[in-house]
Amino acid sequence: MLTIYGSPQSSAGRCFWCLEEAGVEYSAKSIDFRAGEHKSEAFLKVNPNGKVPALTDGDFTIWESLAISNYVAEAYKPELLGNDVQERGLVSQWSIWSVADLQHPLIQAFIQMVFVPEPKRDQSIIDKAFEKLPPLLNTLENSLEGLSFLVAERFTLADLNVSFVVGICDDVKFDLSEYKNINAWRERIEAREGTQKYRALCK
Ligand SMILES: N[C@@H](CCC(=O)N[C@@H](CS)C(=O)NCC(=O)O)C(=O)O
Repeated sequence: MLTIYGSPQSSAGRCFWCLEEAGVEYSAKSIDFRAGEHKSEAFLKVNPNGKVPALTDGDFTIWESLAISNYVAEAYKPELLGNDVQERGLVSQWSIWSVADLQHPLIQAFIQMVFVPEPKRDQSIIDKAFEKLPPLLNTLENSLEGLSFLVAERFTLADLNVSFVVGICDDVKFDLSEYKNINAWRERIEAREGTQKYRALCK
């Protein structure tokens, strides 16, 4: 039996979504941050970083969200990783790009807008973060020209991981209306059963 540690509304969300896409049975264990459970001796045995997500599959334990999703896909629905070495390379490329490049400015804005109380909010951090987004979003917009999905014209972890991060634009109210290809792609992804099952977990 698989157990995912964390909540669907955190960075564990991409792993919950992947588990839904893989159609695998799992249980979820939320970690109480306020009570310091993430730094407890018991949880540090699961993830020595004291962070969620982490996943156990029987005796096997893995942490780091992209690695968890890769493991779940490899073990339970390998086509999510691509069907040949080139597709797998491109799925990896987009997944890494989503966390290494696109996520950074979005998280900077997210921290200010969601965690920092309004009187202490630093608008200049939000403005600088927003300035970094158009070139990144243009890369995605142009790459989607004429395509339904990012790799192999089929939904893969590339779509899941990149759209998970693009979703932070909604949280920080970054206007995506000019990005037609991105919006059409997000609608296609939203229509999927796995996506809907994941969204239901977030309610
Ligand atoms: N790179 C890690 C980031 C994990 C992470 O930062 N998780 C946050 C929740 S979204 C956390 O557990 N923070 C607790 C802490 O930093 O003490 C991943 O993607 O798995």
